[in-house]
Amino acid sequence: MRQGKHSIFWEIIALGTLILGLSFLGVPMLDAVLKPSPPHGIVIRLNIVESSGFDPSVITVKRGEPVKIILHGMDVSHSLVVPDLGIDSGPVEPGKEKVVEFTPDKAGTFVFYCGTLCSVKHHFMRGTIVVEE
Ligand SMILES: [Cu+2]
Repeated sequence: MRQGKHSIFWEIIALGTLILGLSFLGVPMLDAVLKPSPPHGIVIRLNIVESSGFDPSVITVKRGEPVKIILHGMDVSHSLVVPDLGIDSGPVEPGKEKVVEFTPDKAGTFVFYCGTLCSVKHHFMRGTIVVEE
């Protein structure tokens, strides 16, 4: 009987120490596990339509998942505008790069276009972003 109480006491101490230790070690590990993974980067090259326009011109992402788009200015100043998702990169100069990050909160197919007058065919510089469920 006495030995049983003694044993339970040490078991509680051991369990408490284990929980305390795991919580110190576990919090940073849990934080890393629970934190959303860094958004993957989708590279879009920006060229005038006479070359290739947006390359690629169709991208697919998932609703609720962070998206990182890396815009590469290739020839002249361009931009990326997606009104339905509230995105406007602002000008991306040739030879420069600009990153746009967002988390789509609705599924659907949305048009994006260049918002910077870039060539005679500027108004044809369009693309599509597909947000899947
Ligand atoms: Cu343009």
